[in-house]
Amino acid sequence: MGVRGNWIYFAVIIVVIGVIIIGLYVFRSYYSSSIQAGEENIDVSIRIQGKKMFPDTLRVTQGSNVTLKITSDVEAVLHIHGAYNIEISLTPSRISNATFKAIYPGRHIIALHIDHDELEVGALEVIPR
Ligand SMILES: [Cu+2]
Repeated sequence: MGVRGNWIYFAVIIVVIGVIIIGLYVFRSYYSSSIQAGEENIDVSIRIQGKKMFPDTLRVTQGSNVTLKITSDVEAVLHIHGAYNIEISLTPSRISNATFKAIYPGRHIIALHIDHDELEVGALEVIPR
């Protein structure tokens, strides 16, 4: 192998090392972002009192796993409208739980269904990542 052959050999090694480094970076950023998304578990405590919701705005980051813990002074159904379309039955003196992944960004109206009435009591705001 002459001087020219050594040079090509050297260039190939540099390219291979470069590909490995780039590959590691891509893998690492992909891996860490997926871990971050799975790690975000948010518990939100909500109180329904006097046909109102406290707090009236629930703000979470897109991708979080959200657990709602709801107490209510009235027998009702809490309904998260729009893409989520989640209905949670509420019973006085009991904590009702609902868990969902906040995949859809934007503002989603939350209503309280009592008998045949539907009252808008707040909103779920999912902030895009
Ligand atoms: Cu509704």
